[in-house]
Amino acid sequence: MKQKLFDKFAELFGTPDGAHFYFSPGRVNLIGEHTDYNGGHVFPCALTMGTYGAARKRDDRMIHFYSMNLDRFGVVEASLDDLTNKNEYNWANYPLGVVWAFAEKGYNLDTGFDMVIWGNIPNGSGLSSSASLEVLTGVILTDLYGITDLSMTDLALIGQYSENNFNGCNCGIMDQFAVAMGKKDNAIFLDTNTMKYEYAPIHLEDAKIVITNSKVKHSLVDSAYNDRRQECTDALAALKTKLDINALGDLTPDEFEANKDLITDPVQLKRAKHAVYENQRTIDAVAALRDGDINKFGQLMNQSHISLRDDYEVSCEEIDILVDLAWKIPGVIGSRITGGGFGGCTVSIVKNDAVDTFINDIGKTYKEKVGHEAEFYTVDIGDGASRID
Ligand code: GAF
Repeated sequence: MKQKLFDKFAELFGTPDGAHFYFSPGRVNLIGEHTDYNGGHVFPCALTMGTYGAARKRDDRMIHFYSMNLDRFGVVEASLDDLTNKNEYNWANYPLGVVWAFAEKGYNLDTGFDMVIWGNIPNGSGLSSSASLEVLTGVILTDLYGITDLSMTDLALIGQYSENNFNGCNCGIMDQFAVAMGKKDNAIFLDTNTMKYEYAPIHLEDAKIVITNSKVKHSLVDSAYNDRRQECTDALAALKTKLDINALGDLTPDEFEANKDLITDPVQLKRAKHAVYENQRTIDAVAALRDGDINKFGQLMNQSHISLRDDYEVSCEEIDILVDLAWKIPGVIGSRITGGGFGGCTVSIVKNDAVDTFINDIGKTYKEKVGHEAEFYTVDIGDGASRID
């Protein structure tokens, strides 16, 4: 991959001399969905698929971005003197947003840079191609400009800040955190209230993590996401009229049940219920994993899906078909929607000897029912973003 990127770099920018090579993963969340902006727990892991980049400083104030996946956009040119989101920049608004966020935090670059990327995270699949690109850019900037006082957690927060304030999606911290802090063969148990985290080894000796891409992305993903977030904020405000809490994640399910009548709006009530119970499910799931009880982990994944489908209403017909089919296959330990929702992917834990049946049977029936093929990835858990050479 490095050679391909450097060849393209040389073709576009003269020579790759002085350029460096970087990698930033995608992520899959095993459980703990839509809890990260509610002060709850999440349990994602970085993938070995992700975004590769080659980059080098320039002598002038120009920034050049080129994606080998989206070459129809050509070289996107921006200037350090005009760090604004522009429609014509398209995908490059993500890395540019990080340059802008660095400047907002007082890290003004003296000169621009050239950057070529290629990635193997399917776009819009809910596996965090944008967070991957944001953290990649953060790693590139700290490396190229010798910025030594930003930690990987800072880079995750800067990526989130840029996505919230430059690209208009009010996402939580999970994706950027998983991408920045990922560790091979481990998932990350992150408390988004305190930002404390622990790595949990994932040793699935007789099972695999299988991601199924529905290949659908329903429109209004960002606006529906922001709506969910607002509904949770409103539900929290209702609870705060009586309770001294900072986030829905502060409540146990029992405390929620005892106080839920404070929320009079039925939609807000469902959203808050999901956030509170999903947080508890995530805590329980990690405990089950530590106890070696993978079946309980799987049952909690299934319950997570039902809650995301019925209470949080972020699933869709195609995803429900995939999950329903998965639940019927012997050897499937658990299966659920993963990521923001409204399409994208499911994540399933599947016994080794059932993986072929899983892929063949679901693939066939999904195509018959939906009209197009699903894609399947049997994934490995990888490390977080870094410079590679
Ligand atoms: C998206 C967001 F970017 C995350 O912050 C998280 O809220 C997730 O949806 C849902 O759990 O990936």
